[in-house]
Amino acid sequence: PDTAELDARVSVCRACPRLVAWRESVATTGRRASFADQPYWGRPGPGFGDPDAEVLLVGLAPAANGTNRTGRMFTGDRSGDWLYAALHRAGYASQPQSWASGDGLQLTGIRIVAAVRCAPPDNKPSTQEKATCSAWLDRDVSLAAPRLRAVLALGSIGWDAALGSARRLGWEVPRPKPRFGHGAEAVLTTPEGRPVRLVGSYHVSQQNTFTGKLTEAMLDAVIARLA
Ligand code: DU
Ligand code: SF4
Repeated sequence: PDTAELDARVSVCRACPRLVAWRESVATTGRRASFADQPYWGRPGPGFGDPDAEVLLVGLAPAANGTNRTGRMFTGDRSGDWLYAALHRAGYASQPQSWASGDGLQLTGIRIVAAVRCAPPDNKPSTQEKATCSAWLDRDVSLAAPRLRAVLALGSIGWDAALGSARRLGWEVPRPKPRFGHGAEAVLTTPEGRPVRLVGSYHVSQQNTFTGKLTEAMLDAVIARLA
């Protein structure tokens, strides 16, 4: 199995009844007025980016009118505007904006996945939904593991999801559990003894970027640590 197959499989997952209902209702009768004439993806967000990435970015979950509309991670919303601009400044993204699939955006050295792949109501997945979807993250981490050098976790949910995958895959994780924060760092060790750096960043959601809790300089600084 490769990333293309994994992406195809995750994009038809229906394991969480509440999220399946929400993603589909937003995509049909619940579209945002400004996108009412557009088709919505209405399915889980598959991973996006370089299949040979040395860096995995773990986000929270698709936005109802972002990834759930466009079918591509962080595409078509303000979180994505921030994220891809920063990835472009750092040389990971071929262009600073991510409008829609087919816009030519290519990532090099990084692959973007999420703790939960379906848009949750109020951006809040339940404990059970996080646990169910962690199986998909485990597969992404497993596929990336042979080349993986760093994981960038956005928000505490991304951070906890990355640590959970590492534990389930038998990686060595520092004790006590490393605490999330902007700029937090922990070294995880694969069963082969290779270190993988886990770096935390405040999420690029509007709650953080509009209020100045997360600035461009802060985001650039954590991305610079992945190299
Ligand atoms: O079909 P493909 O050329 O492997 O690309 C699928 C999809 O993944 C395309 O939207 C670009 C993206 N991608 C990328 O961002 N970086 C890569 O190194 C390879 C593919
Ligand atoms: Fe499947 Fe994850 Fe979506 Fe649940 S959140 S339905 S596990 S893809």
